[in-house]
Amino acid sequence: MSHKHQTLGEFIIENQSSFKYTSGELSRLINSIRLAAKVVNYEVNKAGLVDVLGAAGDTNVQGEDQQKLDVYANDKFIQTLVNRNIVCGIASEEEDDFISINSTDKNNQNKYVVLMDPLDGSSNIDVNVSVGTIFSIYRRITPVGTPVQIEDFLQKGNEQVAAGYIIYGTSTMLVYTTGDGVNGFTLNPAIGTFYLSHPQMRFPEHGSIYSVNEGNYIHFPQGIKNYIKYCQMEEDNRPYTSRYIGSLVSDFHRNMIKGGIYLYPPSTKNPQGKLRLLYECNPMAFIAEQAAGKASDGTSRIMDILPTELHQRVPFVCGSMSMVEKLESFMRDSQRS
Ligand code: P6P
Repeated sequence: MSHKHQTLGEFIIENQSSFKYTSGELSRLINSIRLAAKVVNYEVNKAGLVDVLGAAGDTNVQGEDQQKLDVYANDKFIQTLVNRNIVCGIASEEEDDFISINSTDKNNQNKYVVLMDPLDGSSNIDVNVSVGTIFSIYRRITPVGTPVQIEDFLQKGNEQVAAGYIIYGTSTMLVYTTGDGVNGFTLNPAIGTFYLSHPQMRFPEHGSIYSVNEGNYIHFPQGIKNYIKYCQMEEDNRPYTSRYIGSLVSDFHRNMIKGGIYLYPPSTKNPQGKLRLLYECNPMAFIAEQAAGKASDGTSRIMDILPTELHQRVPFVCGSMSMVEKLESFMRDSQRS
């Protein structure tokens, strides 16, 4: 089939046989995410026009003010996944605990769990800056037909069977991997169809963009400070360009296309950084590695970390291979001195 205008649905069918667990369930799962993405996209795109702006009045388990669109996106993704009866459990940044689906139904043969940040970068909603949804998919490790358990969610990033994000930007894109490269699909809003627009996305090995909140500079470890100063030096192809949108999905997506590095380091204020391992760092790390990039906590590979808590945070560095390796060398040198 010509890939020139292949739809997401056609792509899923064409590649279903290449997925080692294929029983059609994962395809149906990706299709349900596609539907929820279109519904959330519609609300995000009209947020300025109707009363979905502003905090929902609650705070999530992170203690962050919940924006109404956070709550809306969370509800829509959960509703779609439950209605299509595809998963046995869901974990979300917006839910204190994981959600067990049809746990008492012994006929529930669903074997996938989904972990998600339903609307990442939500602080940007009211100022019309792009935001995103991040998702991570695992096969359960406890027996099918029994209630899902916390260990089904606390799996290493290595065990992911799929991961992706939706970026609600100047155009809406769904970018995901099932372990056979990374493909990007752009939504044609006129007909509500995603088309393959970015086949086999790859991080350029080298880049010249660094993304970090430099307002935290004085709180960073010395190795990170040294790396940031390295980025700013007049030498070789430096100084690099500093670009930080405040939305992980947007910074990651731009860096994957142009080459670059994103970092959310530990600091004296946040010793484990800010980003969550299970539904932000692991899915983005899976995508980064599948796109010939790299993802670490500054010293160790993100997808090797054994999770201990649903909402645990980790320091996060990801992007072009040579840039992440350079940062890691500064961290090693600093820890030796
Ligand atoms: P800061 C958004 O809240 C987020 O989780 C990421 O999308 C973003 O990169 C980061 O936090 C921004 O955090 O502390 O720099 O505002």
